[in-house]
Amino acid sequence: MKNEMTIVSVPMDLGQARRGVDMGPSAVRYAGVFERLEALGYNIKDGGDVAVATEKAGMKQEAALKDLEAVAETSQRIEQQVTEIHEAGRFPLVLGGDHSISIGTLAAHAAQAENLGVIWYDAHVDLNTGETSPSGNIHGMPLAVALGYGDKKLTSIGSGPKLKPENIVIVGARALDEGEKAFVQEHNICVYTMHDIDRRGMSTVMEEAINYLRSRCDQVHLSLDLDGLDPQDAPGVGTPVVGGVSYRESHLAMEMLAEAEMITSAEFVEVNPILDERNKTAEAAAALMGSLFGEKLK
Ligand code: 6HN
Ligand code: MN
Ligand code: MN
Ligand code: MN
Repeated sequence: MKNEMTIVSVPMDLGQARRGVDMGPSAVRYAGVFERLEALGYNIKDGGDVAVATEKAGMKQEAALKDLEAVAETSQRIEQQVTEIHEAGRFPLVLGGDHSISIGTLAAHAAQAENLGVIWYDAHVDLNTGETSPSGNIHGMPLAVALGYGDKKLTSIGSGPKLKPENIVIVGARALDEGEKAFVQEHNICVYTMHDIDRRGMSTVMEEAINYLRSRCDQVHLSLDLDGLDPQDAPGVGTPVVGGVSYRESHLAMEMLAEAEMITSAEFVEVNPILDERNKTAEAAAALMGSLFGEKLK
């Protein structure tokens, strides 16, 4: 892993319906991320906040893609800012914000790689489009957008093709919409559901995921949605789903990624301090970053 890192916040909440997730980056910062990573020897630059566009008045509630223009405008800025971090030769660590921020981050990461791989740690698979989404919330669509499916205003961000379906590994899934199930089947996307984790163990799942992506991708991005964790361990999220990955299993996954030395960019998303209990979810995010970036228990 690169020793030079830039941390950037995206106080974005337009990709979903519950306010407060825009305060996620502050809560995670407050949980001590800078101190923690600096103690590990990283040289950290504070990239500040990406300016989030204000929501446009009008048809937002009825639209198939809510707040589309504002999300697209913000994604463009995220793409620019993250590209600058890559160009400065630094590791980009992005704090969300709802998961729609990945539209911009993936566009930026993809442009830097020959063959970008992604580990998507999430209760959801985020493969909806305006046609399949039950909610119209864009935070349920970023992976589909990176594969080239969805509204042109979103798929056109960045340049060229972004992700290949065979370069995605999803971990922790347990809440797929019907359209998403069809998408997964059709594109043969690798999804480790909670069933797989229960049955085979996180250690086996991560070993497989790591070996698979290492054999085919030159860069690997980690997108960690805190709702991948069980709501008992991470209650401060807007779309909680019971029966999730435990706190320790999540640390194990991050520790294995640290050991594999394969992650070239990362983001932690969906922390909503208003729904949290005493900053528990933000602290879990900070602790998981500790493991991802090399903290050891002894
Ligand atoms: N996330 N599949 C649901 C939807 O509305 O599309 C939930 C999406 C959740 C998105 O957690 O990033
Ligand atoms: Mn609003
Ligand atoms: Mn998500
Ligand atoms: Mn999710």
